[in-house]
Amino acid sequence: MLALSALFSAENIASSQLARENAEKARKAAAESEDRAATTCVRVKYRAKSKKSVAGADDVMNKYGVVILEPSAKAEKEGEATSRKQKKVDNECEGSENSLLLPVELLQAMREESDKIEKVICSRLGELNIETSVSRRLKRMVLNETAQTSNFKFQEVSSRCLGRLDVRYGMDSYPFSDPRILENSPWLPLVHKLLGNDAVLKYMGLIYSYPGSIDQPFHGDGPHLFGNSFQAPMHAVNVFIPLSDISKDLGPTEFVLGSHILENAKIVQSALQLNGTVPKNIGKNSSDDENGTDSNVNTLISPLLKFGSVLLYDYRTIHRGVTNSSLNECRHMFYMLYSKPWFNESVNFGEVSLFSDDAKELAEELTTKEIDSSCGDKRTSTECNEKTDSGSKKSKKVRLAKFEDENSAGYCDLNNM
Ligand SMILES: O=C(O)CCC(=O)C(=O)O
Repeated sequence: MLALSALFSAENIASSQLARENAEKARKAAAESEDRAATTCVRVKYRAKSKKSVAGADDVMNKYGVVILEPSAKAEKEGEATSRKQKKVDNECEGSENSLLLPVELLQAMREESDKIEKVICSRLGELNIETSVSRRLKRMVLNETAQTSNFKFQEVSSRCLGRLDVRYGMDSYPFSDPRILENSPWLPLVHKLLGNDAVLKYMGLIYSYPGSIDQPFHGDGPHLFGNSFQAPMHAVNVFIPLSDISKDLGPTEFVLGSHILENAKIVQSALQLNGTVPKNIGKNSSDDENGTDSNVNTLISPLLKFGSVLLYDYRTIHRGVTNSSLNECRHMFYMLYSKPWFNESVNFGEVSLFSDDAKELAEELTTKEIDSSCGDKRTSTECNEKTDSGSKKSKKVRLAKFEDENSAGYCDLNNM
């Protein structure tokens, strides 16, 4: 009898475990399909060989400020024909399966190199005693606005709010220097179409978002030019290539469609200031109003990009990285910043090299200094905080380095390297 009831309860446990797993699978599938629906409007089947055959990706970029490029054998064959059809595709928000624009072995090499670069940067940050763990205590302090911490900018690495590093180091050798990335990349014809043939690659880098990273404030990577006086043509474009599949847990980047348009950016900024949320849509009612996103299209998207897929966005498009809620997986993202040749990008990194002696001095200052809350000077940033309004800035002097906390997560966790 005892044996039988033990068997029944073991069965019960197993079936409730199965039910939980199924429910979790269903939840994930629903989230992914919701995401696909919301992002299909910016997905373009693409295999450009020249500026002429960018398959309408430039139209999507001009309209939404974001585009996701998906390989298409058809686009390659039909070239211009696909381009003419693009308007229709755009209206129908047609979806498609994702696969790779770059060879998988190149992408894998990029991922391996990204792991190595992370170790170099993290061990140097460790040597300098710069806070490198997202401990619960530290996180609580940041979220409670009692402290602004882990905010640093060197030549090679900047923090982008707690738990997120932006690294531009190790980019001048293979695989990042491979001609398939630099000279013959599939997105280059599109970049030329958007910025002109004299567009330059400003720099490339890697963004690491660690478990426990906090939501960034919504921001554009730089200001609208000419003091917001008119809508200037696109002057810089960022290319994102994730080096892991991005699930909801890993914290996909959120983009506000159409927010590269000055008028829309103002609407978004005031909504953020007023109630901390992005308006559901900022479109005028007519989809042929060139400043509006379609009124039936959600303004805020968070594409669950696959490993190696390619997303471009206008430098001015409002976006943010969100929290990585996974237990122990760091999200790796490779990026390339292109711009018009005259554009000077100087806001996002510091002048002192992480590997110089001056870095020690700077790190010492960091550990005691009152730190501003600009999250690495991204222009439209408000605070390193889950709230997106401008809120109060009660930063106070704190020691950044070495919070002892058994709950610290794996942000630059040197013990695990
Ligand atoms: O982590 C992300 O998804 C976006 C990062 C970003 O926007 C930034 O570093 O400014």
